[in-house]
Amino acid sequence: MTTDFQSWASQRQIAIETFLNARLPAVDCVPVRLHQAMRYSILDGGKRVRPLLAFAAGELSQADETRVTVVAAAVELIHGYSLVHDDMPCMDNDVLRRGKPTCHVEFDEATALLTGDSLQTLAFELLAERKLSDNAETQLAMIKQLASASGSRGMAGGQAFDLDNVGRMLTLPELEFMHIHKTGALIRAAVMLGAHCSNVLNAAQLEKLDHFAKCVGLAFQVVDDVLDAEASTATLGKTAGKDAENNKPTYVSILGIREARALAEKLQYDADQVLHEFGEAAIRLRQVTDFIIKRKF
Ligand code: GRG
Repeated sequence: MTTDFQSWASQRQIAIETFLNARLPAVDCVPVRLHQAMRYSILDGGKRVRPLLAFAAGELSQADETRVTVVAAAVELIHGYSLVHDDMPCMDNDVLRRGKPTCHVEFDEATALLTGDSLQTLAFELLAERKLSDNAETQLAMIKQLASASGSRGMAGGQAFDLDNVGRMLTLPELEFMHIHKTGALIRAAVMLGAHCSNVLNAAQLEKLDHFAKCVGLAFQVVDDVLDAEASTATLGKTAGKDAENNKPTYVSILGIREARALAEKLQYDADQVLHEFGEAAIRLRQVTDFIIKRKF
């Protein structure tokens, strides 16, 4: 990671933290326990990969960064909600997330359920409360895109497919189907919402960007599977080795570590090829992709 990218990324991670800190209800705002849990689950944690992708796509489309900060925060709130719910006993039943006790452990199950619900609705409140595009129809399409990416035809649907197939060996296309929905849909939404904050890209360019985002979404998950198999709980800040322990089909269980790594690199190559026509303007997208591929947690 170059120092130039490090400083670009950390400025934007701080911008997201500052925005979310200001926008989440205060800890003394009634109902206090729910608002404490929302802040606990969202602030001061996570790599903020999806916001970084939104910012990088926003730079490509020369979008106003204030607008991109709002869409990046909305996507991060959806991601945060999915983590809170995913950790609950009825799903993954995990006790550690982002290096600290999961929301239902720190608070309680009912609060965790409401926390996820409230983070999700806050995301849409953000998208609806201010102008994010010069074109009102584009802004409606952006809201729809985040809703579709999060719902039963996107992330929640991918999670349902995952739960339905625990203990079963999936084929590679089935695994890909699951992750295109569970992880990929929100990553794709992050990129497209960032780009839609301006209207300089034409339809063909937006399609290319979408193709790029699909490759990155899949690459993210392949790397995640490798890390789950290889990294320690301390490094990950979440319980390592859970996929194998729960007999979950993963890229590592199907391909083995070496081939899974090679697949991640192939997807990075494909993503890079798609960006070719954008030249230097896509530098941040390439750098965030590299960060996703080379990350250690
Ligand atoms: C409960 C509706 C519902 C959906 C859950 C996406 C998802 C579906 C659950 C999240 C849990 C999980 C293991 C998803 C796979 C995607 C993934 C590896 C998420 C972790 O993302 P990172 O690494 O996390 O970006 P940080 O903490 O850095 O933000």
